[in-house]
Formats: sequence, structure tokens, C-alpha cells
Amino acid sequence: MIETDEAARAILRANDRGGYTVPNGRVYPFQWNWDSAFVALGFDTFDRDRAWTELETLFRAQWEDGFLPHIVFWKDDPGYFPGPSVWATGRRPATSGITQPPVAASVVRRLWDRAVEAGEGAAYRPRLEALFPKLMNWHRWFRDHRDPDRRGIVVALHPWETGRDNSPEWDAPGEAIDVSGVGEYVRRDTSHLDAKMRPTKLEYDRYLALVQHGRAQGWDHARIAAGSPFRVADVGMSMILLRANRDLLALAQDLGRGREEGELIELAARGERGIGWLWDEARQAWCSRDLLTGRSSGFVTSASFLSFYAGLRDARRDSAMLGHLDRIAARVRYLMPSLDPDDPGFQMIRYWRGPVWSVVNYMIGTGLGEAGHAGWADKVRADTLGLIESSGFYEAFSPVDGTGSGGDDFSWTAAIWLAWAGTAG
Ligand code: 9WN
Repeated sequence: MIETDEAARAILRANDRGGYTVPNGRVYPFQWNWDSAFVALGFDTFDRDRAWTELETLFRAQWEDGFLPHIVFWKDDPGYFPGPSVWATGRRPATSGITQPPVAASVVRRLWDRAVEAGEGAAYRPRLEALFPKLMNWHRWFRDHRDPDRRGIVVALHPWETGRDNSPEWDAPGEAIDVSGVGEYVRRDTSHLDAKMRPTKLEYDRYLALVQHGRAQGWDHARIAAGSPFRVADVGMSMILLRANRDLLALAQDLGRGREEGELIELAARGERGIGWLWDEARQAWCSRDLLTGRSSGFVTSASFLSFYAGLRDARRDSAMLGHLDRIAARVRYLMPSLDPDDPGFQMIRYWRGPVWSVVNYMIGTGLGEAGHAGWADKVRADTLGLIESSGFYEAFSPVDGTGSGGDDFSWTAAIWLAWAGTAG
């Protein structure tokens, strides 16, 4: 364990580009939004100052309207496609024009609690005071631009926004995307990694068509939303935002920010009321739903199990989800596969159609523990530990035999090891 801890710290140090950390130097040579939040959890176990810096750097790329981009291109690098010239958002620093799951507020709450426990509350309070309004503005941006019906959920306008890029949840909604004008392009991901682990050509065409749509709207978020051919209420982002609004509320209370406290109580209450729209009664599971057709995806994915992390407590639905957990655990060696292994589209090494992702396990395990399901929480953590110990710090892992999938020496896997999987208590 001590050796693995050292290896994890070495990965974070090696992927540190000075104030921000790349997920993997070859495959992903820029700063990614939710990666950086998880990375901060890892740094916090051995370098508190550096952990806070990671998020401070990310928020330096926030737009005036509160939007926080999914990639910040601090320096150009030809190793990744699509790079800054394809996004063409015209920002400084250069950024992408879509966002990613809002885990940052939950991470900041944890960093803050740990600083207070360590007796460093006074030293870190000014940094929290500076980050708080930025987090608030990002959450308001979700309310204003990603929740057209004011249900308290998150509508993704690009599969990359969900962080679960090629999940089959986006297949049917993706059919509405016209790819005829995409043109020629050269992917870089498949020159670094086995194409069997990556999305297909059709999926990439759709990703690029949506980038082109955003660019044609001058990256004006209201216009993009109004005309987007892809609008999916993502169960993962919705659960994560509900949790994050509660965590931001706790921070508002600590800081004595009464006005924001009221606003966050209302946002969390709205989320709790509205998220029931994502319960699929036929499937007896939490599922993403296409906003344009109103249809539920019907897919049970790892994101379905984030209901515990979101703090939803509904005995009937919880027991249905635990039933799915029981069934899935009997089918694979390692929890939590990104797609139900009973689904015909399950592929054990293809990205978000099967592999286990340590960051999702962290959220699922944390939620299960908080909801009083200690046995399941322990299993999710022990499985994550087992995967990393046997295969290394891969981007993701096969739930069937533990083989590593995607990039190696991966920052968020190292961070989750340090902050959660590799810890004893
Ligand atoms: C597109 C960096 C990111 C993660 C995502 C993961 C993958 C990018 C890609 O890598 O997405 O954002 O090019 O494949 O799906 O969750 O943030 O690690």
C-alpha cells in the first residue's frame, strides 16, 4: 500500500503542468474540468495548497456568464483532437464551449472540511471566500442554460458534457444529429490507444457536428440550447448537481452567506422534486431521458446508482436500485460496470459501455455509505482497490477480468486511490 501511495503521488506530480494537472500526458494533454476536481482530492492528501490551486486555476477559465468549460487549453498541443482551433471559442485562455459534471462544489466542501479539521480554517477561509461566488455562478449557469423546464435537472447538449461520452444512453437521441456536413478530420485518440477501447467513427461524427453547431451560434449558450439537435436530461449530471447544490449550501452556511443560502435551499428542493422525472417505472431504475422526444433511455448505467450520492431517500426506489446492484454484482467480478452487463450492448473494454471508472465508483461508494448500505459501499471500494492493485492506474478497467482500458498513469485514478480506494478507514 505504501508503495502504491508513492506511485500515485508520483503520477500526480508527473502530470502536474504547473497549477493544473493533465489527465494523461499523451492522450489528454490539457486541463479537464471534472478531472481537476477529482485530482484536487488526491493532492489534498499530501499537499493541501496544491489541491486548492488546481481548482483556482480551473476557475480562472470561467466565462463571465458563469459557464465553466470542459477543457482549458492553457498551451496548445497537437496530440489531441479536437484542439483549440476547432472549438474556436475566441476566449483567453482558449477553452472548449461545453461543460462537464459539476463535482467541483462537493470537492471544495471536502477540501474545506479537511482544512478546518487540520486547524487550517483561518488560512484557507480567504481562498474559500474567493471560490464560493464562482461556484455559485456556475450553478446559476446550469439553472439558466441547462434546465429549460425549471425541473431542477441537467440537460446535456453534448455527450462529452456528461463525461460518459459513448454511453448507449446517447445512441437514440444522437440519431437526430445531422452528420452530413462534418467533413474530413483526423482523430488522435486512436493513434494513442486501441480503437476497440474508444468511441466509433459515427459517434465522433456526432461529437463534431455538435461542436460545429456551437461554433455556428458563436458559442452563445442560449442560442445553442434553443437549436440543439441533442438535448438529453442526463441522470448522472442531474444527481451530481443535486449533491453539489447541497454541498454548496453547507459552504454558504459556514460562510454566513444568507442570501445564497436561501437560493441554494430552493435549488436543492427543486432538484429533489423534479428529478423524479428521471425514474423509469417500467425499468424500475434511474435513467437519462431525451428532452426532445420525452423518451426514457431505459439503460441502467453506473450513473443510475448516483441516486444515493444525490441524497435521495425513497425506500421503494432504493430497494429497486439495490436489486439491480445485487443482480449486477453476481454477473461481474468488479463493480460498477458503466453499463448493465445484462444489456446486449455491454462491451467490457469499450470506454463507457462496460468498463469500471474509479471516479464514478468513488461517488457511488460514498453515496451508498451515507445511505447506510455499508456492505455495498465496502465492496465498491474494495473492488476499486483490487483493480488498481492488480492492473495499475488505468483510465478505466474491465469489470469482468480487471484488465486496464484506455490511458495508463491516469491522474484521477491516482487521486481516487489516495483519497478513497487505498485508504483504510
Ligand atoms: C472528451 C479526460 C476526459 C474525461 C471524460 C472521458 C474522456 C474526452 C475524450 O476523457 O473524454 O472530454 O476525448 O475522450 O470520457 O470523462 O473527463 O480524462
